[in-house]
Amino acid sequence: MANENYDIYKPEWIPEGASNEQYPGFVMTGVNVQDAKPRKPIHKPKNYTAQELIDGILNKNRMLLSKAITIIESNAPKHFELGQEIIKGILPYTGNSIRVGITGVPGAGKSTFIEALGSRLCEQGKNVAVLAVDPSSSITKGSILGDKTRMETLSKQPNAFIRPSPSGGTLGGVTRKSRETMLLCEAFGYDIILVETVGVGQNEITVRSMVDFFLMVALTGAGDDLQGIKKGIMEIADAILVNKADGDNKRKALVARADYEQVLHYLRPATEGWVTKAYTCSSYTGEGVLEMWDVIEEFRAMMVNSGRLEKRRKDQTLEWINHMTEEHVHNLVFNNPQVIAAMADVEKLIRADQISATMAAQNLIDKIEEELCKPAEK
Ligand SMILES: Nc1nc2c(ncn2[C@@H]2O[C@H](COP(=O)(O)OP(=O)(O)OP(=O)(O)O)[C@@H](O)[C@H]2O)c(=O)[nH]1
Ligand SMILES: [Mg+2]
Repeated sequence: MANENYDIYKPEWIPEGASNEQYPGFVMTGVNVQDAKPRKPIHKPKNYTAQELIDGILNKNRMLLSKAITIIESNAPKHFELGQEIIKGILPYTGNSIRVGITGVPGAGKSTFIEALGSRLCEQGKNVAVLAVDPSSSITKGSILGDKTRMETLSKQPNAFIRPSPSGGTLGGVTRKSRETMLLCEAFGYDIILVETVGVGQNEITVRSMVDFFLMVALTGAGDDLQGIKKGIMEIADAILVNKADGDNKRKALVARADYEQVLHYLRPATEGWVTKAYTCSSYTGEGVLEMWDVIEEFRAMMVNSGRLEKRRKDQTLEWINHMTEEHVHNLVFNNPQVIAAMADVEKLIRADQISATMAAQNLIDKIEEELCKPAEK
């Protein structure tokens, strides 16, 4: 419709004298940018204060829990302090959950097991948070992104909360974010925290160091089940669960379980006072799923009654503090321009066979001390 504020004219490509029926279009002139009214922003996210987020979490506001997690996961320096303030505020309300790490090779059935177990626990009125930890997520992004769809039933439960792994970043960064996210979930009132991690690289060790109970989900194969399993992983597990024990696979699963039991017999259990055993389950039929949970409950009772839970968590925190400090010192040293230059010099000398390795290291150490251990200037 014509508007009196605009000049309406026929464009030049309309033939002279053509009728309006043939060419009903008309063109408006543009609006001067200076005269144009500023557009209202469509949506401006509210900047919550730490206190608002703390209160939100303690009042079980899921939207604010998600916002707080986003702040914790942010790499922006302005969010770091806000995040730490939130953690400080919720800290007295944390520690009341059971933290369970679940590992296994890709495709072992971790997500399906979490879906089967989590849904049953929610039906019993428990509050379940599921977190994924995958520091190598740039490689395996697909599997973690798929988790929400794989946990379809669980994600519909009002008392379940599913959060995928914070993406990218350093191992230390992802670990901090996951640990702190776990604390936020505890303060919110989730009494069960299930942490899924793909069994590749350093992931298992990282997750083991942040949970109470560590479960390895295993597969049955063609008789060579134990071949591909690193003994090291079995040594840090509190239970081994042979999944997919259904249909034709059931018999094989029972055999695999016996094989695992035999190996476990020779290993030192991951937790003092606990005997690590192998179990079978089917996340499809549900057989063995709640029985696995009973084992975890039994473990928790033993840990609480013996005072080991308290000790393990304190040990884990101290270890984590050491780790963070080490990482910081490492960056401080190896990002120092003078140290970088000294390393380049040393490399030249080594390549030219002009210095011994011990001397080279001594040179570098001297440089580091000179640069980073200077007495404070007055
Ligand atoms: N028969 C059978 N198949 C299962 C069972 N649990 C999982 N699966 C199948 O195994 C495949 C892998 O399951 P996921 O739960 O995605 O495995 P995952 O360990 O989480 O895999 P990633 O997250 O990729 O490391 C899927 O096709 C599942 O349907 C089970 O109990 N029985
Ligand atoms: Mg998965």
